[in-house]
Parts: sequence; structure tokens; C-alpha cells
Amino acid sequence: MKSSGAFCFIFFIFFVAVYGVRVPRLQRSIKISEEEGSVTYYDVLRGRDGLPGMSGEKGEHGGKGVVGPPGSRGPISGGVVYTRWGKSSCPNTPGTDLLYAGRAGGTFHSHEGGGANYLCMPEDPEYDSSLRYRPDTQNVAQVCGAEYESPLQGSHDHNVPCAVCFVRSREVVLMIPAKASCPPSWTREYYGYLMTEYRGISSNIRGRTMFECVDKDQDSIPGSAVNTNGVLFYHTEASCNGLPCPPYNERQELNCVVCTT
Ligand SMILES: [Ca+2]
Repeated sequence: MKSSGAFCFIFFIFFVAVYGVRVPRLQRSIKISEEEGSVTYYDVLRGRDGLPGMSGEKGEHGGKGVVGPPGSRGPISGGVVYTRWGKSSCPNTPGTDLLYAGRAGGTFHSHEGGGANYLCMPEDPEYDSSLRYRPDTQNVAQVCGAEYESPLQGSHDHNVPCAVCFVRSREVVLMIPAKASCPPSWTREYYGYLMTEYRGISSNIRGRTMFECVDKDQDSIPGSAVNTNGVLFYHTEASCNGLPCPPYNERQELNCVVCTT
């Protein structure tokens, strides 16, 4: 007992030297596998829990993740509309609907004013009775019918049919001059000749219209053979003034194509 008492005294001195005079408190008292006293002794040696340490430095930026699978196709745009000049029907392409058929019209060929574009005038025009009108001919603009002039297909002086076509499953429509084929994966709606109003030289001054693509197999409005010279469709040739010849040829009528995708 005497030696154990001396040991306890030496341990006490050592404990005070290391931990100061603060008297350790019992942190917990539970039974694990040994007697309760040994657990209390362990807590004393371990000391009290310290304060939380400082935050570590920010880690490096992670690498780029794996590319995900492609998403599903979004909704289509709502379709495209184009006018098929020279025909009263739409191409026999699945998903193509005829909105209306009519005859080409525009400003009389020698008038300087009026609209420049060709119009596809319906065969069954409407005059809404609720809209005001003046019963006499006024000094306004006019729309007259269109005739072919010296066509390579169809008949001279015959009038020009047209069809307005709707393709719901397409998103873009494009007319390409001087081409008869479409870009890869595009659908060719129709192709034919690039035509417009007469160029107007010397005394034959004509107004300008638009360049339009007239179907290669153009039809005529039945019973329209009389020459009335409304707005006119002439063939178009390239000029070597600013266009390379070859491949362009100023002696050959230009083609055109209408494409959708
Ligand atoms: Ca005619």
C-alpha cells in the first residue's frame, strides 16, 4: 500500500504538470465491457473535446461532365406556304394541301406605279357587305390578270394559273434561281423557269415586278387565249455583266426550283 500511495502521488504531480490544476470532471459514466472506473480514467486522459478547426482550402474545379443524350424533337414551326406559279394544283407530295387556286395578277405592264409583286388572285373573290366601298371606278391602283409572253412551254398570251400550297410538316421554304435541284435532305416542291416582267428597253418601258418560279409544265387558264397584255411573265436570261460566263450562259433561259425542309 505504501508503494501504491507513492505511485498515486507521483501520478498526481505528473497530471498537474501536464494539465494544470484544473480538476478533470467525469465526462460520462457508462459500462462497456469493464468496470465503470476504467471508463472514467480513459475520459480523463483523453481530455475535453477541442474547438472545431479552421475551414480547409477550396478544392480544385471538377472536370466537365459527360454529354447527355440528345433531347426529343421540338414542335414544328407550323408549316410553310408557297405559291406554285403556272399550275392550279399543288405537287403530289404527301402532306401538301391546296389552300386555294386562282390566276396570277399584278400591275398592268406599262403602269409605273402600283404594286411590284405578282398576286395569286382567287377565283371566288369576296366583297364583305359590311365594308364601305365607292360604286364607281376610282383613280386608284389596279390588279389585272397575267399572261405568258413567248413561253418555252405553254401558250403565248394565255393567262397564268396559280396555286397556294401549304406544307404543314416543313419549316422553311426557299426559291433558288438558276437551280433545278435542292440542297441535300431538302424536298423539291417543283421546278421550272425563272420569269418576270419584260426588262423594258427603248420605247417599251415597263414597270418592275418580281422574279418568280413558274412550273416547267405550266398550264393555261381555259379560254384565255386572247391577247390582253395585263401583267406579263417573260423568261429570264443571265447577263455576263457581273455573272461568270461560263458557267452562266446569256443565251439560255434560267431555271429555278422551290424547296422545303
Ligand atoms: Ca390572254
